[in-house]
Amino acid sequence: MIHTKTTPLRDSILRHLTYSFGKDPEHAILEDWRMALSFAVRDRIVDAWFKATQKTYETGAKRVYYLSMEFLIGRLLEDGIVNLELVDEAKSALAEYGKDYHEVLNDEPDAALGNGGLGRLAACFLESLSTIGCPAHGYGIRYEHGLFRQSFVDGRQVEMPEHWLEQRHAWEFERPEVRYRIGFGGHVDTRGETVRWYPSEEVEAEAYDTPVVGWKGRWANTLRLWSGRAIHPFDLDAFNHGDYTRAAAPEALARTISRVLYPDDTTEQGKELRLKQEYFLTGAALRDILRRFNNQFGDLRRLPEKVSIQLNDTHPAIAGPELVRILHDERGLSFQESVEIARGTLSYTNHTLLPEALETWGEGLFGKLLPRHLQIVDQIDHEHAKNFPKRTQSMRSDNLVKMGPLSFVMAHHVNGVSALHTELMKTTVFEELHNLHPERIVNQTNGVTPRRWLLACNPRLAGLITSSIGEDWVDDLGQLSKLEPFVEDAGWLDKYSTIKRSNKVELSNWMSSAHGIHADPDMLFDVQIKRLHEYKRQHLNILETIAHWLEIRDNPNADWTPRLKLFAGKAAPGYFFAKDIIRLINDAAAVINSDPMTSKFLKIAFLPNYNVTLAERLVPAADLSEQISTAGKEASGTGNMKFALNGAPTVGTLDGANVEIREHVGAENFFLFGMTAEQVMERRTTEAHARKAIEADPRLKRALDEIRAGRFSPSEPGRYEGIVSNLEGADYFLVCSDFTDYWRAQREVDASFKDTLGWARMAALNTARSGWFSSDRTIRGYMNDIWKAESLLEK
Ligand code: 26V
Repeated sequence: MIHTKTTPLRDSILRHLTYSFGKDPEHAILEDWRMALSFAVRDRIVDAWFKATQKTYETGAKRVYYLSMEFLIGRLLEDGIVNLELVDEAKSALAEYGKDYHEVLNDEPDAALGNGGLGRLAACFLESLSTIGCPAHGYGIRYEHGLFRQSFVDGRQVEMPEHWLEQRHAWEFERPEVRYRIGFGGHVDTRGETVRWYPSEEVEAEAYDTPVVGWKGRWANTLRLWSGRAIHPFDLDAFNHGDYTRAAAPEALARTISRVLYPDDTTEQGKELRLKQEYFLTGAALRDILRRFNNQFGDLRRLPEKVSIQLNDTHPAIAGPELVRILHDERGLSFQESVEIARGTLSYTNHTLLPEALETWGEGLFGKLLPRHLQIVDQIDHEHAKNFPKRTQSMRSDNLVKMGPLSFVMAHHVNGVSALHTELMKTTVFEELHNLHPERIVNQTNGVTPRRWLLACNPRLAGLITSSIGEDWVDDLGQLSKLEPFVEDAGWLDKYSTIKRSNKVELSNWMSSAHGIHADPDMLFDVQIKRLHEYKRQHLNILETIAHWLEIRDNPNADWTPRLKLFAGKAAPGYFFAKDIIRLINDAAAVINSDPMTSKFLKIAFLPNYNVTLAERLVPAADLSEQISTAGKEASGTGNMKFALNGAPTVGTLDGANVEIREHVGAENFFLFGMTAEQVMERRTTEAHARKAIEADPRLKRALDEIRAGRFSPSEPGRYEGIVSNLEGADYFLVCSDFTDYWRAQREVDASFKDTLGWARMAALNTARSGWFSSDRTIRGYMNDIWKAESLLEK
């Protein structure tokens, strides 16, 4: 093996600039420098990668496979540099060539191969798996276009296609030799015991590998993404007849499969292309997994002992029937044994209880694309019903295939993503199945990787922590508790607040140069950044902001705590209510920001095109974290953890992992408000709950009246009638019922922020007590409780 470690980075950069990209330093453009640096870093990752692969093979260890339709990985260059501890060397190497480190990092496109929480969690998990040294692969789709780019025109969201591969991408290795045929449609042939599926259409899945390096480069795993291509890329006959469109059709069709990420994580729509994508990912991954297993072990009965496959939500749930099909139809095992082996290998994570997001497929569509799988699902369901005759919850009712129950039945463990969410799974969506299989549901509370979400994004705070307690916290985040004694030291707290202020200055400078938004770093930076959803209640936030503005106007000389309300997030293109909320926030911002009476005290900014990179800028600069979902609706949240870790206390409900965050940081360091999940369910049954709440709170009433009167949309007074009448009427997410308590909590925030030292102490305690929210802890939980997999670094 070549040991690239011995080559100084500056030489490696120059070598790549010259020989990989054919440029000399005089003619190199920014992208050339970014690519040269990436290749120099990548070389070192590859060394770690080979060693890890070899060790996994030699030890015959169990392998983990994480199947996910989404990996929201963001930029990778800084991640590699930080994990290999090359920050200083990279900075000075670039400086020698007259290049600025941050400018080079900023040239990298943000890989948005995911919608939000579920996809970002998968990315954090990959990094933790490598840090821990658990042999693992991520499997996903190499979307040509990730999540759409968002801009605002007159306050309205406009979507544009995203094209992350337009610029050169440094991290993947194409594997033309790793290709599988994936079939759709056709018919099933049954001859006695022998059943065979003959698809009518086939595409090829080609592998692209990205190495994922862990902390200190001790280990690297693989993210393998599949790209669609035609088996016969070109119809020569059509071409020769002059029909050039038809000649190119097979290629265009096959490529459609991996063309674009579905941008709607709210409503399940049962679209044919989506089901094709799901089977494309799963079919290719399973072939690859079984090929590797076969080469090393052979005997399929040992699959559960050597392989653990995690299904990230139900999206790859077709893995159950597909594995049964391969084992039974193709390898000749009995149906029952095939089901048992599949179940011994598969486990499933549920990420949402929202009924509209739970996947189902019409049996017509499902049977047309996957006729054999439909038969297998029916048989699995039939056997399950036979074993549990009193069962009522079927995976095959209402002419649908229900992916939740299918996943549950085909998995040895099913997990929720926070303590509350897991308990709710047991009493709501999976109540009956849980009672039949009481050992199956387990909890694994989410986490975030501290390398990206503290060390890399907040170098100043990371520096203070390391100088205070040493550097072991980076892969043992629980050690942050050693910071607790420091919070009693005013000098140390002063350093802590100075860092927060520097981060706010840095964000302000960026907002002003990138968006022309001018912010005063002495204001309280109050941040809500996440997908737009009614249950996440960005409209509760803007209502309170409007009410607060009106109150400041009533009494402009009072001693108000100056606040900057920051929002960012995308709405699904077809989710019109969510898009109206964006527009309302932007309209309100336009009016409020230009009000000279209040401008010292209140500003609003909605930053466009929220993505991982923007989160990395905002999280370190936040004073307050808004986690205000209707209790019972947010499965976990992971942004909430990033903010707490970076010293932004939460204003939040008892929802998802907020509950556990509050337990860890202490109730006195968390601004709690709102109904509990239980009270929410109860309140929904109360007649006219919204009207009653509005009548009881004049501030809320006034804010709604102003919106209705067109105060923020004078050219079109009725613009927000939809939002207002929804809130007065159904108000399913109980915005009105929680308003009064939210207002109270916000005024408590105002008062606390005035006590500078007290606030710094609270922020620092949030950092010191957030160690449990590392995704390393989460992954160890999966390894012990679900996968029975071991680290190869600790051996
Ligand atoms: C559903 C669908 C429906 C079909 C089209 C594409 C699509 C994409 C995503 C989804 C479900 C999204 C579920 C989700 O993202 N849940 C979030 O998972 C986070 C990680 O566990 C958790 O922190 C959030 O609370 C939860 O909302």
